[in-house]
Amino acid sequence: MWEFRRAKKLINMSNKIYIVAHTNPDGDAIGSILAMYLALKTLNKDVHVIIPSYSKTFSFLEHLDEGIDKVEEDSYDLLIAFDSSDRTRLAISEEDFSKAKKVLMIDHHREKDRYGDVCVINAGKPAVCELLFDFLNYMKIKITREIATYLYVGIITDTGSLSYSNTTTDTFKAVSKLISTGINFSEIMYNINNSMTESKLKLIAYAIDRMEVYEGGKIRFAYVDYETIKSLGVDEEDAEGITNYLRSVKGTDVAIYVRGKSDGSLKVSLRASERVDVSEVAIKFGGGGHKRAAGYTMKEEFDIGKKVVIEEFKKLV
Ligand SMILES: [Mn+2]
Repeated sequence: MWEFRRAKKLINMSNKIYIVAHTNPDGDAIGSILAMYLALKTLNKDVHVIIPSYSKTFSFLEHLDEGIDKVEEDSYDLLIAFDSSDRTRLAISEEDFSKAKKVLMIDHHREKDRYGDVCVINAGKPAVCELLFDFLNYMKIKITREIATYLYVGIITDTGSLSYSNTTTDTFKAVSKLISTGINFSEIMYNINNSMTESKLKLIAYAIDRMEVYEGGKIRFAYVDYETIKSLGVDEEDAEGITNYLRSVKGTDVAIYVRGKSDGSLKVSLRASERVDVSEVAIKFGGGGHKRAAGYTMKEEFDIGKKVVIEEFKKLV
């Protein structure tokens, strides 16, 4: 736990603190930054949270609108970065990042880039919110009902509502503690899992309709270009998550979803069954992630990039 000790020291030494997570924040990213934001407020820190944009899924969460999109000062004491093993994926500009005197990285992805002065990394944790739960206990910061709400959002997001195999007995213990603070766990779960927009449903229909199947159904592939996403009226933050539908078909080992982004790049999302480690492939192509969920940005033209990734998985299934 020496990282916890060093992280605690860094926080104690700092007053002006900014908190950030990766762009296109999921529930774990939003949950961790807001939980830490509230926790540091109880320590009377001058703390700010950077949230340039987010999916409407999370609009039921209080404090989300307190997020700002950039650093106002010329320098600050500490940047705390959550849920990203890649510095370039953080929702903060290079300039604002460099204004930080120190950087604390807290993450649960397979190690890629150690960009912090102190790095608390535990790839055994299904959600960075569970790691933060441990850290807040270590810091002896009281986990209020409000803080518990955000930690719970992160844990249920990254564990598929406590169903994925990354969920451990520690996860259930943490959730039990969070629920004992009086959070409305059922309503939160409902908001996270049943808040789809009609345009998102249409995106799913579009993607599934064009699904390609390889190796007798072990590999499923779907692609949606950015023009389509835009014309369906789906926000960029909301265009994810198609892989879960592909993977939910019986017998699927690997689900691949490629989507065009507004900057012209192609984002590849990978999900796997118990039999395949998609993080290996993601890392090989310059990305990162977890065994069962990973991703990268396609470097080749679409046709070539598609062929390469499918060929790669044909070797693994
Ligand atoms: Mn996460």
